[in-house]
Order: sequence, then C-alpha cells, then structure tokens
Amino acid sequence: MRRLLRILASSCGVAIAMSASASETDVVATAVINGCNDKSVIGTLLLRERSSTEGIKQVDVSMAVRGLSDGKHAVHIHETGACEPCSAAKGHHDPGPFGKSTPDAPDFNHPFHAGDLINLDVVDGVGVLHTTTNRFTLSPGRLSLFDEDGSAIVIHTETDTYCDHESELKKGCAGGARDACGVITPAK
Ligand SMILES: [Cu+2]
Repeated sequence: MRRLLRILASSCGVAIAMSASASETDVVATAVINGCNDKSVIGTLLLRERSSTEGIKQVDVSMAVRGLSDGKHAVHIHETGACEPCSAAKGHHDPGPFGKSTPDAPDFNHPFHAGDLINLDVVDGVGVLHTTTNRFTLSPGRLSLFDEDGSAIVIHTETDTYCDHESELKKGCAGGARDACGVITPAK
C-alpha cells in the first residue's frame, strides 16, 4: 500500500494526503488519467474499498489531476472500461434497475447513478478530490465496477449541477464534453 501511494503522488506531481492505514483485506484499484484531447492533462485515481463496522462496503476515492482549466468539473465513474476515444467509456455506471445511463437525458437517476461523484475543483491547474461512496464496490457483486466490461473514470469540461428530472434538466448539466478519462484496473 505504501508503494501504491508513492506511485499516486509521483505520477502527476501532486501530493495526495490520505490514510495509509489500509488493512490486508482492503481492495484497491487505480486509474491513470489522460486528457481526451489535451495530452498535457495527467492524473491518477486511487480507489480503496473497506468495510464499515457494520460490514457496509465503502470506497474511498482519491484523485489528483493537473492541466485542466480552473473551476469545477463533473466527475463520474462511467460504465465501460475504455477511453480511446473518451466516448468509449459510454454512460454512467449504474447497475441498478433505475433509469438510463445517459448523463443528461430525461431519465430518472442523475445525479443518483451509482457512479456519480462530486465535482473536482481545479485551482491553478491542479485538482484534488477526496470523497467516500457506498454506491459501488470494487469487490464482486451487483454494484461492482468490475463487471464484464469494466469501468472508467471521466472528468468533464463543465460543472455537474446535479440536475435531475424533478428540477432543471438541460443538455450539459451533467458536465458536458469529456476532458479526461482513465480505465480503472485492480491493483495487484
Ligand atoms: Cu460523466
């Protein structure tokens, strides 16, 4: 785990502070994030699944990216583990029975797709995000990111307004175009 953290910190020149107290039973996955069009965009994602005291699977999400425009960018786990081109990541990871995976179509689930995360705030070209979710897992099961075709992290150009069908749903409200993408892979 310590080695993994060093890789995370060095790959994009941005230090990430996070707990290094992972237990042997934690499940870890990573992604190298690259710009969809601007190849100067580079970053790393670290996912760590741990069990709560009640046995609920929680995933700590840590991400650092440099090279994006300043401001808030939508971040989601998308449903296919492919980034070439970035549209290959398809819609939002959402294995449940509700809605469609299309980010900003009039379905019934955005911003509650399993893969919907919080915005990445970029300041002076550097964005760092830490959050925790129990909407998806890394270990096997019906919420797992590692289904048949895997998953990818996608960072969008615009801010996710967390729009849903009950409020103001308009094109691009889930972040619009794709700026960066990374295929999520289990850490060995
Ligand atoms: Cu997205």
